[in-house]
Amino acid sequence: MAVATTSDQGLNFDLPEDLKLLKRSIREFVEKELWPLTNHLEEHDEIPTAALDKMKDMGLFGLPFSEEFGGAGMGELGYCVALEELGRANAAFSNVIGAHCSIGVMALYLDGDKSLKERHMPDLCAGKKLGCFALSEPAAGSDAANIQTAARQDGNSYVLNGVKHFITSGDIADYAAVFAVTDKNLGARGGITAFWVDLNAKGVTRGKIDAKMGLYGSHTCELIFQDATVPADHVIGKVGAGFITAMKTLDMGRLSLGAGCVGGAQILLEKAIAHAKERVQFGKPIAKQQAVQFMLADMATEIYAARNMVYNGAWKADRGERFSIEAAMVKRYCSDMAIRVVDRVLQIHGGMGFMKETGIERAYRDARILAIYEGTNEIQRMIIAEELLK
Ligand code: COS
Repeated sequence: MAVATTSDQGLNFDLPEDLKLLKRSIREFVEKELWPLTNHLEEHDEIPTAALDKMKDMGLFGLPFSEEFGGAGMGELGYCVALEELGRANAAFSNVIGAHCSIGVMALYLDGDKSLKERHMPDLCAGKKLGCFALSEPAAGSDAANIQTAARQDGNSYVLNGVKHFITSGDIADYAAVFAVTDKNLGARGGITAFWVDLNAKGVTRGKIDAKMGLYGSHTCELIFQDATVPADHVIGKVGAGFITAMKTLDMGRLSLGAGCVGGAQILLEKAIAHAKERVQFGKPIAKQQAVQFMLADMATEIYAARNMVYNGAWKADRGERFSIEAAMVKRYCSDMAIRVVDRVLQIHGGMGFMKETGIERAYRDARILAIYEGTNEIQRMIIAEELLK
């Protein structure tokens, strides 16, 4: 599955037919099932169970994973196409799918051994069980190698102690990819191990749901481990290789986060175009004003650039090539683009944009986190610069 293929005719940037179909079906699903829930999410800060069930029925919880483990086999490109469409709804929907597919289950999928995947992935892909990703801690956000959660081997098990925070879907997930220190002296290079942890097991507690600025409907909370026992066969990959698993997983997460940004920005641009054609000032639609036209033109250009970056990065990921620098560029650019777009769209709407009823102020609040989570944009610049200066 490739977005750009070479042939006698040269490069082909057309999406394959199965992905065009996927794109259409998710767009219809979003418009029919998710848009009507916009106000519900804002008012109740929850995705109704019935909507989650429909998302499961759509196969959204297994999209990127191979059919061998119960997934839809859409690969990273197909997943990004789907997330772009999901990004047209409240950000909470793509966030819940992202916590599960992009990073939670992805850590297991990328590095877990076959038997661990065979035991867990079919239910995860079906959405019967939900996953999340537990790396961040109160004292280790950007500096991920400085995590303090410890895992001590005890016979055929590991005993985990520590606190993870800001864990997306930590309240509803059944399992988490948890990163813990197994050798204090080795740090990121051999001292951190990834575990697939049952969050309903003894010794695991979920903290209260955090009160956030936006992203209502998608929750974060602490996960607290107090002598939580994890069987040794639930180590993801090799003991000591967990930091690399976390970084590879975040590469995937940063790519798909970019896809959600593209969809969110695209629908706002469409809203701004419609408003600019309708809103009359000084005797003509504001779309006739060059100041407004320039804003529309800049937004369309940036969305076009962002979409192509995402597709290109996903294409590389599906070819099995390392794409850390592309993922960092995608995350940095697409999130900044999404924040700029929502700001311009609000400006084009004038005072109405500031009113809750247009939904733009919600998108404005929801967008702000994009430059922070899954690695701040400053961290992305560090990753890009380090690669350039190697
Ligand atoms: N893929 C494979 N290996 C990777 C990797 C990647 N994407 N990123 C790093 N590594 C490897 C490095 O190559 C290095 O190994 P070698 O010394 O053998 O080459 C090892 O991992 C340590 O990497 P590095 O020295 O870059 O680690 P740092 O402690 O300097 O941290 C950053 C690197 C800052 C990039 C990392 O801590 C980070 O991404 N922080 C942000 C965390 C984040 O996104 N949190 C969001 C919350 S989770 S949603």
